[in-house]
Amino acid sequence: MRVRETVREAVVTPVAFPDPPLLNSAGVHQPWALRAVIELRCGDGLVGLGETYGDSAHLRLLRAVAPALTGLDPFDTHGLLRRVRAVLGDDTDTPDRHGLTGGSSPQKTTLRVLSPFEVACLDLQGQLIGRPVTDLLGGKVRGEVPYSAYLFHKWAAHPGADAGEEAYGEDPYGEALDPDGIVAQAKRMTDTYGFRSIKLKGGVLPPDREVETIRALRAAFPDHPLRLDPNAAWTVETSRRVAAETEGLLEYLEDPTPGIDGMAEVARGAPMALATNMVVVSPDDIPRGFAERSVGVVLADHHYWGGLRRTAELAGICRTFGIGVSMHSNSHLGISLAAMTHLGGALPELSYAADTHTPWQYGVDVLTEPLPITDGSVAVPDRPGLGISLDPDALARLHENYLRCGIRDRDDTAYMRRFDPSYRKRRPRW
Ligand code: GKR
Ligand code: MG
Repeated sequence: MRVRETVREAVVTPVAFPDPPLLNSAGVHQPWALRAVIELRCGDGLVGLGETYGDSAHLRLLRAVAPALTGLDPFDTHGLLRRVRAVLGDDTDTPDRHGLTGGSSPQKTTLRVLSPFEVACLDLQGQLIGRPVTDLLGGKVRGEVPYSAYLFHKWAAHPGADAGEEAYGEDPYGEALDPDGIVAQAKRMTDTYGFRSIKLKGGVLPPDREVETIRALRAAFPDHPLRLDPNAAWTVETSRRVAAETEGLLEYLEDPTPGIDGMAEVARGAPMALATNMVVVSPDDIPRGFAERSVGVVLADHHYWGGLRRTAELAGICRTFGIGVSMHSNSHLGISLAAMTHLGGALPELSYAADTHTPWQYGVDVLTEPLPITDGSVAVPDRPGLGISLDPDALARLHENYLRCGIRDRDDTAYMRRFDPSYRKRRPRW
């Protein structure tokens, strides 16, 4: 056993992969989604992997931290945090340029930068002692982690000439701009992956139309728990009305309205739990968010909660306060899916199927063998570490995409305005 390894080099590689035109309350996804792949390289080809956002401000911070990690003992994750803090200082704050994950703060920025390096350290620890990451998080409480079908209103194709479809051929899901389109999308996605829960990204059509879609989904899928997430597109009043109209239809309603206070007002009369990945998004938000009873479910996301161990801590805090735990996602690749799966495998508190954007990546990945979704779940790997391997050719291809695509930040609103100059981001809109 080589338990005395140290990091020789931390490598940050920005990548881009084709993303279909998925609509949300901020606009529409650009043709390329950005991520950064982290490799913590030790001796003898031993590599720990992490994955995070690829927008320019975040990338700058990752690249500033990387050289400071030479010599790090991968078991010393407190030392990792000290090194990250020494580089960032106490007041570095970069905004959310990767998609609807709420406000920013220096604390959240530090945890967001820490996260992929912590995941890579856990991957290394697991490989060094021959145990899967789940074992480093307290052991497996479930062998398979359930994920939900993640439905989006979408266009049939990107209108611009710079679309990324050449990488995956014709988009098999086509257009979905009404209840029938969404039900057809749900059927295809559940048939392909066996998902047993369904989430609809809302905040795109007027709320009554989205309620109609929820009813159509309920009729087509009588046994699947349903969720609706308009990403703060509604006023308190609209949220209250929609909550009343969807009584008995939703397992939770996600971020109907902006802010802790607004969410608390809606939560007071709502017949279902409210969930969030927009108002309780860092440790500083917990005391007020929970005291105001603004949410009943936190969508944990290790990418901004500081890695897998801190996200497990968050779940423990949620348990103490009687708050449920689900998992949030943004467009991501297989390293993130593996990290989420190890975390989900070790979290007793995970009370809902986790979100994933995986189906929208149409199989494009940086791994030799991405973890498959079968019967709506991903089996927790028993192999050491994360149990995955980087495909160097795929990484080079996706890095080449990044260099060529010209996109350096996610901006769903600006991209939408190219096709509809009158479009404005308004939260709330209805
Ligand atoms: O991919 O458009 C999207 C989502 O809307 C994403 O940006 C959100 O962060 O999935 C997310 C959510 O649950 O709010
Ligand atoms: Mg959400």
